[in-house]
Amino acid sequence: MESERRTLEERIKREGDRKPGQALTLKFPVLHYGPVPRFDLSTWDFRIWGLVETERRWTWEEFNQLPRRKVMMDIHCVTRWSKFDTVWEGVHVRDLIESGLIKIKPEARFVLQYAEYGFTANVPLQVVLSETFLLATHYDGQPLTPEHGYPVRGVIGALAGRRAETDLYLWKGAKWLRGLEFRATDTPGFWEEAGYSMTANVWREERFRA
Ligand SMILES: Nc1nc2c(c(=O)[nH]1)N[C@H]1C(S)=C(S)[C@@H](COP(=O)(O)O)O[C@H]1N2
Ligand SMILES: [Mo]
Repeated sequence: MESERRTLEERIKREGDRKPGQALTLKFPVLHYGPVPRFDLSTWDFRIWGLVETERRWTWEEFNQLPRRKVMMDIHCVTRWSKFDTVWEGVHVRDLIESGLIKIKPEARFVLQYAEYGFTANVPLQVVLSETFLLATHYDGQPLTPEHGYPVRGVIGALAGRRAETDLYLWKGAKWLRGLEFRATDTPGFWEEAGYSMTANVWREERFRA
């Protein structure tokens, strides 16, 4: 595994830097605060509220009928590991808008993700609408494992070979996600309250709050 990792790291170095101030990993570390919540099909719902024309509430069965996408991207953790070419599948907010399932009000500029146990993560609306933000149900062709956010997590990454303003560290995706609030103003989430960056851009290495 170590030689495989080194070969990949060398290839990447030749391709140009895809991991600013980061080390490459082939593993998938687990990182979060608190216990792993248990999924209860009978009470689980996914809610959309705030600056939208009509609030939505979907059961797990309904959530699974929503339009779906597959995205391949690099993910970057603020604890300095990166993982390349990870494949995620799930629901994209842009597809919800385009299929008329949700309508966002023009005043909306930020989104607060709400997860189990009151965990929150704040992101600009622009990030939620970018290609690389997904309400993911699957990783690497399989349903998410409980520790990585089953049944749904927000996930944010970067496309290989493209540096975008919307490329944020992985903590900006909430595991065990239960809803999205569309807002006019930004507000710190759980890790942001603890001192992490509000903006979290990976290319500018925005790790902590100034
Ligand atoms: N609900 C919840 N989501 C969370 C966190 C958390 O503490 N609770 N931690 C974040 C952090 S700091 C990181 S790095 C990623 C880690 O995702 P992983 O465990 O799948 O690697 O989840 C993010 N999402
Ligand atoms: Mo993290």
